[in-house]
Amino acid sequence: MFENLTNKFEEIFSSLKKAPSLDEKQVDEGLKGIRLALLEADVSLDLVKEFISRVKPKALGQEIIRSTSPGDMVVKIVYDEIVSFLGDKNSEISLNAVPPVPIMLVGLQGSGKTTTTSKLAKFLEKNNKKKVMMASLDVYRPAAQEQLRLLGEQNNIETLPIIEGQLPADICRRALSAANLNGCEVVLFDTAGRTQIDFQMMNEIKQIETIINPAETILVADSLTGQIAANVAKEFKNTVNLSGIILTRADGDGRGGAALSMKYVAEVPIKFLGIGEKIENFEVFHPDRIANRILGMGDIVSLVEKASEDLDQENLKKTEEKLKKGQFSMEDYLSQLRQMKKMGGIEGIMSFLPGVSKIKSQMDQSGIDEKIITQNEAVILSMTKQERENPKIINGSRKKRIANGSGTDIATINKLLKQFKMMSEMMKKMSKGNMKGMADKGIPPELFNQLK
Ligand SMILES: Nc1nc2c(ncn2[C@@H]2O[C@H](COP(=O)(O)OP(=O)(O)O)[C@@H](O)[C@H]2O)c(=O)[nH]1
Ligand SMILES: [Mg+2]
Repeated sequence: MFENLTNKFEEIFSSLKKAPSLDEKQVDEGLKGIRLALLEADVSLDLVKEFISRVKPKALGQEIIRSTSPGDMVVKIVYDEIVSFLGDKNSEISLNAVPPVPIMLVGLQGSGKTTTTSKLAKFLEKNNKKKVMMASLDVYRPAAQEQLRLLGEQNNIETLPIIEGQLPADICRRALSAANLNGCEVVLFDTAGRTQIDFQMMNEIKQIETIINPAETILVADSLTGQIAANVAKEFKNTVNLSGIILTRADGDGRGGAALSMKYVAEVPIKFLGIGEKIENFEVFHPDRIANRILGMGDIVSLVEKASEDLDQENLKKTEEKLKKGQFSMEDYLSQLRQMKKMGGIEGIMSFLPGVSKIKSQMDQSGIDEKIITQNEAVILSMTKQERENPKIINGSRKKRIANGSGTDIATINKLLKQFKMMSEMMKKMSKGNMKGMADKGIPPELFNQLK
């Protein structure tokens, strides 16, 4: 899903992230790439312009350019804007009405309405624990009603019995009273589509809307049609009280233009994605997760976000400068430990990194976390200033004093000194010496073992 777009973004970001510092020209270059990627994804020029005009001033902000990881900051800004274009937050189906709650599905012919009606019915039964009835109002296409009946039978969802020759308005009334009688809490109405928007179809949908007064009117739109899907949604919105979109065939959509354009063009949230022909190929649309997917990163964005909030950038910079000169002291180690603690300990950091669930469970078992950090903090605080600056002078009698002062033992002091040595060596190796290094390369196994 959206793989073309993902590949493009990955390329652009990896060159931005590689740069140790960014200037206006590099940011411009990156934005040019993003502009092209969005246009190729079938996003309209208007929207692309708007997108770039929102990202640009933020990306060129002095605090970004001067920060320790400008590439990550730019990624974060792009990510936030994508989320905002996708619709900010997940919008659930509203079932706030007297049951049976009517929900109408509309859309062009072949967009996937009938399939989606059964997917949504199954979803509401499973997740909202509602008894659902489905009714087909498609009296024009031969076997359209039969298609829905069959889907109901195969998936154990109630359908309104078919009466040949009955008109949509009458089917609506009959469905509502049948649902009432059978104790169904939700009725999904699968309407007839046309190959394109026409006056007759819109009129019929308006008439149905008046009769059933739906709690939700959902447009089923084909993701593969890109911008067109968003324009169709806009037209429907101008005619009926459209409340949401379900994008189908997202499984085959490499570009993602429909998803990106929908909210901006039609001002209606996407609520679900159809990701295959089977009834279970259906998922809730979470803008943040989709943005992660589009940008091709695990939850690394949350890590960057947390890092930029929690870490004292000034402090990091100072440490970095010192590292470059090979002056990493116990004092710096202490401040690193404190920053780790701020970010929720090692476990807190680990939980953001993609693909580290195995290491995380190892850590859970070994119980590495806050406690160790707190203990190390106590040990370092029991050292004299001299000792902190030059740990090499810590001999046997000094170790004894420090152990006493921190309520630990000599073995703990030795362990910490060893950790410190490894940490300073590792820091020297890492070009940046901050969390980003760890995020990219992972915690080296030597250090991991030492931390235990
Ligand atoms: N790959 C894929 N196919 C879908 C999806 N949703 C529907 N389809 C297929 O699209 C075709 C038309 O679907 P249908 O529900 O009959 O469309 P309708 O005319 O709007 O009622 C069928 O072959 C479905 O299996 C989806 O999310 N992914
Ligand atoms: Mg149909």
